[in-house]
Amino acid sequence: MIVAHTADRDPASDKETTQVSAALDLIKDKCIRGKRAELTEAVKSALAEGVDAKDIMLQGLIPAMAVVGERYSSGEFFLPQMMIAARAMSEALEFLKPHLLNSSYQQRGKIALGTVAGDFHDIGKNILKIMLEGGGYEVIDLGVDTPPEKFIDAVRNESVQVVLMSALITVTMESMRVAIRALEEAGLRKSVIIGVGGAPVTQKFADEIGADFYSPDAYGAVEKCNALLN
Ligand code: B12
Repeated sequence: MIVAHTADRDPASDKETTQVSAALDLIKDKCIRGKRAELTEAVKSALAEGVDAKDIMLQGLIPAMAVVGERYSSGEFFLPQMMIAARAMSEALEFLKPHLLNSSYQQRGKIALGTVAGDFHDIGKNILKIMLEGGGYEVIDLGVDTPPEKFIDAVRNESVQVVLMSALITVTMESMRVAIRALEEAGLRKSVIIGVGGAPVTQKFADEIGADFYSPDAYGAVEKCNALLN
């Protein structure tokens, strides 16, 4: 490992790194506390300072939601605080979206994406959608609380090549198993690639329910789609 001697370090780049991490810390803090307007302002100024949109998402907004989850688990936060933070995150994400999308559009394939039955969490799904569109895919967003029939319709009537299912609650992971079984029973399982994800989902669970792939994050999901389709 090369460790730069203090005297060799470029003070200008050190200053820049400090500014970036301060901007990301501010974004994280505003998101955790659900300060919608201040969060959007912080995101705007970070972008103006040249902070990368992906860094804002990966090092600011997503870790903020993890902290919110921890605080909810420990009893420090209650449902309203979780909701306020989620609303702030969704608003910031909407603002960030054009900066995350790749302008060079390619038609790589068609994907249906939904949060499974019983589950209303959609932030991860929405990030996945932005990343997939940025990667050149056409995405049919089936929304939240998606019953198996909606996945079936998308495969049958929209000729999607990939179905992606998101679940954030341990109990709703079972809805993935049910949806995959329904696709099998409809005779459609072999005509589609199925990917699963969401915070509680694991590779082991994906294997157990017969999914084709699992990814812990949205970037990995795009890479898996690229590898499996192209
Ligand atoms: C925000 C939030 C909410 C918001 C949701 C707002 C919204 N519009 O989504 C609100 C306040 C409404 C909410 C409600 C509830 N929530 Co909630 N929530 C969260 C929280 C804090 C963050 C979730 C989030 O958005 N994370 C950020 C995103 C970016 O991460 P992600 O979704 O995991 O997605 C990433 C990856 O997983 C992956 N990914 C996601 N989907 C997919 C799909 C595929 C195919 C692939 C490949 C990858 C992939 O890519 C994403 C980006 O990298 C989590 C805590 C946590 N640590 O997850 C709790 C959490 C998920 N909630 C929880 C609970 C219990 C609830 C409620 C039941 C609370 C209640 N008593 O009512 C309700 C459920 C209502 C319902 N039926 O759905 C629990 C679940 C516990 C469990 N394991 O079963 C958690 C873990 C909190 C906790 N620590 O207890 N929640």
